Amino acid sequence: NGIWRHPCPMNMNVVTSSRSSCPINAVVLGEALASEESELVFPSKDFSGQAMVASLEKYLEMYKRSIEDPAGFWSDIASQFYWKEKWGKQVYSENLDVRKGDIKIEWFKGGITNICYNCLDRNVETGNGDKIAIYWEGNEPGSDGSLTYSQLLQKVCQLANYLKDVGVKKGDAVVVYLPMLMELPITMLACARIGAIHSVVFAGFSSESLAQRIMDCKPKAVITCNAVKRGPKVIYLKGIVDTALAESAKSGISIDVCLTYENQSAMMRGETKWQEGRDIWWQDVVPKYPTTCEVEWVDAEDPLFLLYTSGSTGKPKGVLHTTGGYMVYTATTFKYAFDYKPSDVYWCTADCGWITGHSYVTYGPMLNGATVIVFEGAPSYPDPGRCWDIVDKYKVTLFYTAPTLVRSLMRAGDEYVTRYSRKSLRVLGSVGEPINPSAWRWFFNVVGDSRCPISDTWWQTETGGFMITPLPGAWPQKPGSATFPFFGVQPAIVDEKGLKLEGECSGYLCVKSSWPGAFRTLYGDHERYETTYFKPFPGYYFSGDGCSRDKDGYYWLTGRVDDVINVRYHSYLPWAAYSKMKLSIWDFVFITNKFPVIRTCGSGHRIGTAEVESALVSHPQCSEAAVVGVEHEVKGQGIYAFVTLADGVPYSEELRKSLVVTVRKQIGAFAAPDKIHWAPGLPKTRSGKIMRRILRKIASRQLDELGDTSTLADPSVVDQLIALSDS
Ligand code: 6R9
Repeated sequence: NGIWRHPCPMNMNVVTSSRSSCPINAVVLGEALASEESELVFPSKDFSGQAMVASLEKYLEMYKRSIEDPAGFWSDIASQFYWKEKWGKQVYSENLDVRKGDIKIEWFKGGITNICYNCLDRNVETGNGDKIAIYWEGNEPGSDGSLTYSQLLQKVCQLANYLKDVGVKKGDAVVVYLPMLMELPITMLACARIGAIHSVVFAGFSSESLAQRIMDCKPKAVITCNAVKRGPKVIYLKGIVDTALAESAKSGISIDVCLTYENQSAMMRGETKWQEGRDIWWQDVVPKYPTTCEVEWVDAEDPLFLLYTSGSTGKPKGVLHTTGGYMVYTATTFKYAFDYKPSDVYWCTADCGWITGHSYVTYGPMLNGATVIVFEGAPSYPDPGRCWDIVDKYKVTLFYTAPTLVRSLMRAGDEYVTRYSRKSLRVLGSVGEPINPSAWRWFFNVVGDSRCPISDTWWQTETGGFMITPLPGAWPQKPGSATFPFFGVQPAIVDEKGLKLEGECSGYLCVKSSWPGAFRTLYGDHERYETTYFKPFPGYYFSGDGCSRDKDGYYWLTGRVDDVINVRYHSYLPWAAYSKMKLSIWDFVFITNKFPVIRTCGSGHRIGTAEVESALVSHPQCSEAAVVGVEHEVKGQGIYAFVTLADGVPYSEELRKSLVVTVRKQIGAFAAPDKIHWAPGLPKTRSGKIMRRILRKIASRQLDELGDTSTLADPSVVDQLIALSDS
């Protein structure tokens, strides 16, 4: 019914009248019924009636201002925060064009502030001290805790005082290797309070990966805990840290302080290995410090944190975010994309080891004084109803997760969902990869009872916050589309020559001009920052993602176009196969006599194919490896490795296992290949470049789409690979 059109949000011809004639909660199909592009799902009148941005017109008015007058738009918002001193005359300065010199992005330079002060003290001072800041839910149902904003501030101050006492100063790095205990956001905020740069390493990375990060940022202290329970399994984190510290010591990076939280629910301190002088129990020292601590006032452009993420080479990139712009951007995106109200209870299932946990467990929500749930466990433990049990327990209103979790819960069956009320839910959110329309619809209809809009937020570690996202009350959604750009974001879809495409199109997703939350550099490697993100399409930031825009101006992300795999396994259960046979988790236990191993890793893993390859080739019997991503039912993308063995080494199941173990050991369990494909040779061009395009087709069994193989140095390797496909 041709509801409305807008080829580009800036000059769209808005026809929203049919919205009001649309029955509440109905799913309305547009012109071409069969096409996903024309399926529009409207927010209910009730929802829009109370929304912060309740119409497309209102969005367009605000969006237009954000693009025409970014300085005015963002400084009005920034003024709502506490600044010890206001920023200089120039609100921002930028150069995103490599042809015009070094890439530089600055927001609110000269402004003096502190993000911890804005998250905590500001909320306490405005009368929200008794509001719950964190509800903590442990791995085992029934283990829980909570902290009000005042209590959280006190805990943060004690740790901040301790860190200062052991010599951590403004600008020093602190590596954090903690699971989802309240101590994780406490540590982040304590570092921010004293101007130290936190670098959280997801507590699922191996000791080697942790050592690599420690050696790169040379922290003053490492903060960890003895162990954690995830699902039924105990993971001995302190042992991993010990190995990493021994490894970095070999390269001359010695760490004087390893503060260790005793997580009694997983392990007692007596069982923990200890290095006197270096290791110290959190509980023995931190509570002795004063509960107030002076704030270290920092410049808006002083670094806030480093977060390592995968790129297309083996070495992870230290994405650096600074204070002021990140603060303003995460707070604002959180507020609008979830249509935040002070009465909300918000749960983001991501681990703070990933950017989603930085921006949308800790900073964004706390800057808004929100009540946040921190969940230690696995979303399918003890059964796949756990999420909805938690939703009912805390009356969660905003639930933000990843498509992989949605898919795995969808597979477990509706009954795990429908046995819970879920009536507190208001807005659902998705992040990490494109959400396929059938998972979207299940999330919407079953989890949200066709009542809650879904914010499918597209963004990246690098962008700091949401870039393309629905504003839930403002316009109809299309299942699978992240819809429109956030305020201040100018997406550009370009072709391979870097030419900007208009209207309906597909190509590479870039962004023109900076936004406050953008990362400022790659730690210690500004050149790599420029080469990776700004050189491919001069004049633009290049995201690494493919994207198309439909006739109505909606954006549809299509996944990475570089050698990065997005493996998203929130809760990947080996019984996925059994649940297809409609067996429950208990049937699985009964048949196999095993409790399923639950691997849960927060909302996402970006893995560079090169990282996995370099782990594989470090195996003495592997001579070469090429890794590609393949579609995976639950994880979104799975890891598929082609492996060439050293001369004379025979293929064996044992060797296959030992290769997988090598990757698990070097990177982490989440990077373990799903499939090892024996390869007598790899398809290479004459210049020796592996043609991954062909490998991707072989991996996904699209053998009739191999394309031109004539430019290969030895085209016969393709037939050999196909012959070995099912070996
Ligand atoms: C926040 C986060 C970034 C990559 C990104 C893209 C994919 C994230 C998405 C999405 C489609 C969404 N991605 N959200 N693709 N729709 N809503 O995940 O950061 O770990 O750095 O990954 O994830 O491919 O480039 P990060």
